[in-house]
Amino acid sequence: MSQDSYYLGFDLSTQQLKCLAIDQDLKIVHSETVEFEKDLPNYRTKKGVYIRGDTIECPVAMWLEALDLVLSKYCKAGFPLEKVVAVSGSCQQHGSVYWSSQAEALLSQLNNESEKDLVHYVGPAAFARQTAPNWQDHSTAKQCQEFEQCVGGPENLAQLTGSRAHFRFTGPQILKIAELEPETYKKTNTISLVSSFLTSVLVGHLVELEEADACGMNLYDIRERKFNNELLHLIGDSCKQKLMGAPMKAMIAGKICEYFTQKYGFSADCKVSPMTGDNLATICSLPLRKDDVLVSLGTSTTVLLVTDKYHPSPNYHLFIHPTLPNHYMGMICYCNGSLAREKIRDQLNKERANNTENDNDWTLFNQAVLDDSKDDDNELGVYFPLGEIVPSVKAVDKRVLFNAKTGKIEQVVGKFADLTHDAKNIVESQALSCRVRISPLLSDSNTKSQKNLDEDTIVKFDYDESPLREYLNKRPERTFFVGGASKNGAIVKKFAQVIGATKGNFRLDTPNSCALGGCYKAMWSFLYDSNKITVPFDKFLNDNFPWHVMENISDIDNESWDRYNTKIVPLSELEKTLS
Ligand code: ADP
Ligand code: XUL
Repeated sequence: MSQDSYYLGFDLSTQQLKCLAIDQDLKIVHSETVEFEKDLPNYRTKKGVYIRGDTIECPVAMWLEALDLVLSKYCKAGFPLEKVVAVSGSCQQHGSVYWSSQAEALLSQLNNESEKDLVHYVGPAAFARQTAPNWQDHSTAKQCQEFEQCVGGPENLAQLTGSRAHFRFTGPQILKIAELEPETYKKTNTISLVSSFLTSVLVGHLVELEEADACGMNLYDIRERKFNNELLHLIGDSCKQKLMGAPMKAMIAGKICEYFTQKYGFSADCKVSPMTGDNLATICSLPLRKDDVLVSLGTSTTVLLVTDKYHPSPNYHLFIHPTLPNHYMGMICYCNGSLAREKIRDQLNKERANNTENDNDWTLFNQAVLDDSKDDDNELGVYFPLGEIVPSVKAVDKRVLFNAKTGKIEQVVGKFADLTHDAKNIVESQALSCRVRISPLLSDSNTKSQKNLDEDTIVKFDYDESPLREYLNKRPERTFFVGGASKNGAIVKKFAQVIGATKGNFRLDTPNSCALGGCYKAMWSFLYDSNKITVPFDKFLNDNFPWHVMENISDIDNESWDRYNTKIVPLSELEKTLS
């Protein structure tokens, strides 16, 4: 550890608090984790939360204890915290913390005291409510309706705030508390998101919300960059004041307070860059520029991308980008990802291995995915064992044959020639769904389809209706694959072919995305704010990224990309038949 400067990134997630350190060459040098259920059993959480029916919450004091614990682990390991120049981090999105009128005075003790623990200074009296709603909560159906009605429906709410109403989003959560716990709401002086809660504790006074994370509330007018008054009024006239008026736009929230310098040896000059939401930190963990896409192939599939187009839809989310001015992060979440593929893998293994289970072996599935000799150019299938978010439909499997010239569906079939067709078709249609949904958020790629297609045909995906032409020229520049199934070469190759990036496809095996994004945000914000660099975040990260950790997984494949253009109209037709 001969380096001079370090940067810390926290990741305050549902089940744990991680703290990662990088050096000035962006190399990870240390990591410590506190697991809530295991390391703080006195809170009696199950996987970090309390579940009461539809209501899911987290004890706020547990996060304070976790912060002390994770930093004391750093000290025990002998890590030179005095050399940490800046900290930032990521937090679970949408959760809200309800501070009392005493909060500011109690937090201010952290500016000159450190003998006791955080929970002693920032004790129960600092909070009007001891628990914070968690993003898994789904108790706000009524309030979501009220939000959408207030502005004239889901499309309008998405236009305004980047998302339609969602159970977990903070606005409906606050409304629920105002309606069902009026005394608590009245006693609440300030409302933080989990991210601004952690920033406030680190700087020793209450700070405004971080602007990108504030887009996960259904309250923030993204184009106007201010809270929407109608929605604030729906909750109550004092709501704006409780949210501290407007989010913070500064890169640095302040210096770390004395509690941390005295107790853990941080330098008094250590800067705190506002914590952001975990998905927002994830896009900061990779050198993503405009028109780059991150596909996370976990249990579910999540697509994150960087765009300068504000094109909201009720079926996905747009957030202000945390580090790139005038850019947004698009986020599309699918329910049916790995589990749907596993189901077909298992059926295939069972059929081919004389009915004996061949657990977790992807060999047959992968052979089928990459087999281009099949006569399947007119086949399409959707496989949703769970109800799907995009498109918003109930659980269904549906297979069709279509006319390759017109794109019209000619026949609905119960099964294809054999299960290998399903293996190929599920991966193709999952990837094609990503492709058509990211399309409106991408710039023109200046490529042209060689297929003889009727470009005037109207296609409809979710709420978007436009000529096929609009889809034929939109390709991302680079696609990055992460998550469990990105290990699978066949699946990522097929996704790469269909999505059709023009400048490369990469794969990264990383367990640290959120915390690492926090480290990079801390580093860039500090250097930029102190005039040590002048380049924007995306250029900084592209120039300094440790590219050796990234695997370049497949070449640009224009021909394959073009082949899938013929499946856009049929997919639109097929989705129209689902409900
Ligand atoms: P989570 O999203 O729950 O954090 P992961 O990112 O670890 O989970 O992804 C888990 C999923 O990855 C599993 O459901 C599994 O199907 C899938 N997976 C893991 N390895 C492979 C593989 N070699 N091929 C295809 N899928 C895989
Ligand atoms: C995003 C969301 C989750 C949480 C998980 O909208 O709800 O990803 O942020 O921590």
